[in-house]
Amino acid sequence: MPLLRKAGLMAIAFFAFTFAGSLTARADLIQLTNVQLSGQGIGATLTVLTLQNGSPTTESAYVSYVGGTQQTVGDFSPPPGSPKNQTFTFGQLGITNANQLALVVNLAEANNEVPAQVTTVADTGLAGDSAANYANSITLNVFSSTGTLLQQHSLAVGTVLTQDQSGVGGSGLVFGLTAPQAAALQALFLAQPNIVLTVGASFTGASGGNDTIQAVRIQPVPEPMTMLLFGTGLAGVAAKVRRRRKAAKA
Ligand SMILES: [Ca+2]
Ligand SMILES: [Ca+2]
Repeated sequence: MPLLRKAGLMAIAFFAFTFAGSLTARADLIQLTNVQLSGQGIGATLTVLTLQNGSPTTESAYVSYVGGTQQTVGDFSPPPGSPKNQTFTFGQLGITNANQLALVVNLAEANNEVPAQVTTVADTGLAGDSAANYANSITLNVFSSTGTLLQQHSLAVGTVLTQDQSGVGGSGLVFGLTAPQAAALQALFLAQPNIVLTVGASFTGASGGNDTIQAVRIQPVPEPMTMLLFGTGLAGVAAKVRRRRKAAKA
C-alpha cells in the first residue's frame, strides 16, 4: 500500500474514532432510533415522571428518594406517587442488565402543535436538589436502598425533543444509556441489587397537556459508536477485497 494512502486511511480512522468518542462523551443518555416499541421489543413499562408546564413554558420536576423516602418536587402532575410519579427498580421492570433500561418520552402540546416539541434545559434550581441537579435535561438518578445518591446519567442540555408519531410505533422518543454508562450502572446493580431509580427532567417550550416519561425494558441495541466502528471495519474489509481482486487481475 502506498505510504500516502495508508496515512490517509489512518487519518480517516482516527477522525472517525475521535468523532464517535466525542459524541458518546457528550451525554450519558442517548436517543435510540432503532427500537421497535410495538410487538416484542418492549417489556414492562412504568410511568415515572409526569410534567406539567409551569411559568410560563418551562417545566421542571423530579422524583426524590433522598433519605429513603419517595417524594416529587417541581412542576409535576399529581399524584406524587403511582401511577404518575414514582421511584422504580430493575426488579419492577424485569431488568437483569442495565443495557435493557430505557426511558420513553411522550409529549403533549397545546393547540395540536404538530409535531409537539420541547427543548431540554439545565435544572432550574428546584428545592432540595441544589447540590445534585436531579432534573438536569433528562436525568436518571440512582439511589442506594437507604436513599443515598450513587449515580446520575443525563441527556445533553439543549436537546430538542420532537415527538415522532411514526418512528417507534407511535409510542414516543426512546433514550438509553451509552455502553460505558450501562456498564457502570450494571456494576453498581451487581454490588447493590436494591438500588432505587428516579427520573427528573426540565423542558422549555412546553405547553398544554402533561408530558410523561416512562421507564421500560427493551432488548439491548448496538449504540452508534459500535455501529460506526463496525461500519469502518466493513469498509476496510471491502477495500482489502478490492485490492486483492485488482492484484489478481494484474
Ligand atoms: Ca406539554
Ligand atoms: Ca412546544
